[in-house]
Amino acid sequence: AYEPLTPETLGPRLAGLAPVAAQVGADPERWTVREVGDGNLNLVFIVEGPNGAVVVKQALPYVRLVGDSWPLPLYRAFYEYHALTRQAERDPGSVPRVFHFDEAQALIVMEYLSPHLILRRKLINGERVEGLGAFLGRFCARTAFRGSELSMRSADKKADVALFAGNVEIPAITEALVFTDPYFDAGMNNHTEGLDPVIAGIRGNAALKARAQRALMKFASNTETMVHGDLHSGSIMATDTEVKVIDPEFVQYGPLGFDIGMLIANFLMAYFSQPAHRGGDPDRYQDWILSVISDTVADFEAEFAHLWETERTGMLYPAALFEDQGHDSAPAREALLRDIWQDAVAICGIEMHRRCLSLAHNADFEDIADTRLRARLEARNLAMGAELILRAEAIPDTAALIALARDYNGK
Ligand code: SR1
Ligand code: MG
Repeated sequence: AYEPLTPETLGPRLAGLAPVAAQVGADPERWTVREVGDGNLNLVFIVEGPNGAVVVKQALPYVRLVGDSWPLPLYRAFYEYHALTRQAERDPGSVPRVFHFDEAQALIVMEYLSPHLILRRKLINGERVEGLGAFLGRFCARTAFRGSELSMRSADKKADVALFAGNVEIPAITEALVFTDPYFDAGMNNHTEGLDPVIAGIRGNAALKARAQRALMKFASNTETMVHGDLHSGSIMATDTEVKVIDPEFVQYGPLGFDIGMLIANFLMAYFSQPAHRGGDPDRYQDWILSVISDTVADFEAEFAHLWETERTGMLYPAALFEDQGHDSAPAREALLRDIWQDAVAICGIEMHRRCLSLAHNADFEDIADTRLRARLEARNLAMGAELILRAEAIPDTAALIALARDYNGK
């Protein structure tokens, strides 16, 4: 039977498992176990032994952030495990290696990433990561393309959609917290004092809410590809030169532009909050964050185009309709990339809203102790988010997006 583990009970639970012993050593008496989880949902342990270390992530039967008044199925560990194996195939080296999965205990034993830190913390600290945008752009392109019927056999993709369709309660969190709760006075919402007029403007705008609902409909109904589902800067770990993506428990099949849109939002929130952390940005760190957005999108599009040419083996946009009849498929690809970008822009705006208005905020803003300053910076973020949702079509590329960010940063 499932039981939530403690540092004391974890050793006996893992004792005798060869893949774990290979990583940390065979004798549990010589292991030290720490619980280090500070996320919203799960227990996370680091197990260290004479041979090395592993991370053990165990789902709790409720939302850790809220407590047992909000039950949450343990099955999310099953979906996270299957997401990790697919991401490892689709973009080798991009996610932690998995050493052991125990479905009954809802636990995954995986690679201990060290000296990696959570990217959000590095962004708050003003630390640069070499190649960050290139890595993330490629990750988004490879997982998006290779998880879709651009590449997969249709039968395999449909079987996978059916598998992940069992993950109901976790997407339901996103459907509520991300897409809906920011736009009304939902019970678990909270916001910084001083934002009431800005929030009234957002909630009073029916056109904006309609667009957010349209994005939700696509999120819930478009099974274009397997998305990570929660690709924010807290789901990325990095050293100064290496990046890994973690925590895909919000996996589902969804729109091709979902992950990259959420990701860009989190870079924009790092950008808008940065003046509070770095005393006026002495070394142009904000410019670097914007350059990461450009690199992410440029590398996403370049990798997507490369895969289009080399791995377009699925039922979609087949060569039989284009190259074999002497037609260049590049215009079709560019049109698809434009659609993906438009979806991403809207998702981006919605994610910028939810992190200031809904239940789960982010440290970029929450760590700003001066609430008047926090409200001023969050107001810029909220206003830009609204423009992204309302005028997505008027923002054709990253240059336009970045120009807009610079504008709002000066307000
Ligand atoms: C109740 S869970 C709140 C948030 O934490 C996760 O990381 C997701 O971002 C979710 O929306
Ligand atoms: Mg997470």
